[in-house]
Amino acid sequence: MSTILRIAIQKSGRLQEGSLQLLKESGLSFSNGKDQLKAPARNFPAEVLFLRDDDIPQYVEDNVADVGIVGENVVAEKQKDIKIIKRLDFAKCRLSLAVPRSENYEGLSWLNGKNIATSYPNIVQEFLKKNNIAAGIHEISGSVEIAPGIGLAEAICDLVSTGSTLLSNGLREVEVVMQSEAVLTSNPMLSAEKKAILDKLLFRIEAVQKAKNNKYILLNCPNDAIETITNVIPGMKSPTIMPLSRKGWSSLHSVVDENDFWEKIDQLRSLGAEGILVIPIEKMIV
Ligand code: PRT
Ligand code: ZN
Repeated sequence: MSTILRIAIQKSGRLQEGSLQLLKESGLSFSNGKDQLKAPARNFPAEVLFLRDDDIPQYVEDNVADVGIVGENVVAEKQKDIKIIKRLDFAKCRLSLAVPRSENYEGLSWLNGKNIATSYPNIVQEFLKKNNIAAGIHEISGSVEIAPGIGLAEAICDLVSTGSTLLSNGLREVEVVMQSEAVLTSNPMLSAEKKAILDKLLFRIEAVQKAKNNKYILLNCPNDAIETITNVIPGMKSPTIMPLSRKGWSSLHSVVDENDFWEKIDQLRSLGAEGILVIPIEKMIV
């Protein structure tokens, strides 16, 4: 039997859609069947295992899966012998300490002698130790935000994305313990064959990520502005220039980074660019 890479992803929940989408955009297609435990890729030497996110680090460590897509928060909490090989830029959140809004919290020392409810006891323990705080940890597996209201703990440490859960439970975020996003983790001891398949997958993931961070841009400009505009949007190697049928004008094609997109657009306009078109890129290989 030829080698395949076993990729663990979340069976259902916040990571599932993003994980499947990333694999699809990387060219892997799966026979659907949501209630399956695993699904082979039709056109790539891989199969997907659908698991609870909390179990993924253990399965990757035990070699039941070769790689897994899971929140960085879960990787940090589980403390398994696995490597983070790529940050995946989705399911972003932070693990934060929060206290009732009515409390006069003035800094970490407020936590001395208090109890913190959390589903992340290891991460919180380490954080307290690093900051020399003597607080108790009360581990609970869900609905952490109700703990102060029912007298279980004075503070909580939980994941936050919009902050609306904290708000509606009368809590205030006071410290960010860690930032998190979905990551690709791997068993550190993959065979050379598996490693080669993983490298191929990583190459594709990188092409997808680069494409997301860039846009294709087309514009018209007077010929004497080509040089300055090229300095603003140098593109991958250099822009493509094509003459317009109108004398003295050209069409210039390049790529522009999503992060400073609007700033660049303002610059281009002031340099005489007109008729600017911006188009999403699907894959980008440099
Ligand atoms: O069933 P299984 O065990 O697989 O799933 P799960 O219920 O343990 O996990 P799930 O699907 O809720 O979350 C999976 C991962 O998504 C987490 O480990 C994080 O890496 C990531 N993620 C991103 C989040 C959030 N954002 C998030 N907001 N996970 C949970 N939340 C919860 C948080 O716990 C709190 O209850 O959402 C609430 C806060 O959200 P806001 O928007 O109100 O601040
Ligand atoms: Zn879970």
